[in-house]
Amino acid sequence: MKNWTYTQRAVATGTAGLLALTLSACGGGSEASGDGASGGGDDVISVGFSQVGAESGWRAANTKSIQESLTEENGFALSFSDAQQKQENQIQAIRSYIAQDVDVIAFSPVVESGWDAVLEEAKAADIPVILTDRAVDSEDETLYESFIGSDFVAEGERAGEWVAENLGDQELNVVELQGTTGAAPAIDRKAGFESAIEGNENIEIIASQTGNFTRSEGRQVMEGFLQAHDDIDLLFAHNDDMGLGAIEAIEAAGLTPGEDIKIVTIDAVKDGMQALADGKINYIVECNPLLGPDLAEITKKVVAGEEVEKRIVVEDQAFDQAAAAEALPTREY
Ligand code: GYE
Repeated sequence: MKNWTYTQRAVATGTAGLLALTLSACGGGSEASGDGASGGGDDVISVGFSQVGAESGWRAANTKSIQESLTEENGFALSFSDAQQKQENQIQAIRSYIAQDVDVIAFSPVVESGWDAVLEEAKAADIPVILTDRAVDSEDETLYESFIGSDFVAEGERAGEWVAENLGDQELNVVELQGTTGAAPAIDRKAGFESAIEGNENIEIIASQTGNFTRSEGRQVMEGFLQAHDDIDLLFAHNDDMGLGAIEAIEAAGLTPGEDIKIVTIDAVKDGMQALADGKINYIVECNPLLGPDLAEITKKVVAGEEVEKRIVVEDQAFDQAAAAEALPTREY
């Protein structure tokens, strides 16, 4: 199986649907082309980035990718803030970037709704906004230039399809660890998974609760599931970290993860892939966190006044245990 690269992704442009596009997102890309409109005549592009938090291995890899891409050397002055998974912190950060009159604001919205007012403030101040990783549910698409990130519904579907195909021939009691309540990946992964198992009467979700995308809450909620149910066959966790926390709870209960309770997760970060290769997880759908090069490229285009794709869908793959063992040595994150 080949590794995911930036040179392959699907791009949706308005109503034009999906088309394949080849873009080089790092190295050979465009030069810094800021016109210095608000930066006093130099070419440096000032970017205010509001990150969700530091909740998971995925987030750590995503932060690193952004910080390594939007460097001084590459023509950027990056202001970075961590919202600790709180929307009010993100709104505050965005307002302060507006006050600083940065060239571009980028952020990964912790939850989907409630952004219109602050996005309108950015628009009124003529500061373009780029969404990375997670979507907003704003109906007015002129409030942002572009949204770069994975298709979370497709990820959930892929997880559900694997379950239905590989384990759906007998009764299967599923527990679900959801991501942060109201977050796009939690809503979409749940919907995708449910639609994939819908036609199969053997598969039933017997409990579903948020673990907030963290390892500690994943463990805690799994402990509760294990106390309430002695007939759990499979755990679907919306990210690796919650799955890894749940593994601790399963082992503490004297059960064998990957065997007594099968586990399917999303992300494919190193720790998750290691657990998969070790047989403790059964299947992982990848969600690629390396969005920095794409963000750098789109930011430069926006500042240069070039047209950008409204939606850039990052392509993901999926791994079973054998594929994880094979991929691990060359894995970037
Ligand atoms: O799956 C999870 C993280 O928004 C895609 O957020 C991201 C998700 C990722 O906390 O690990």
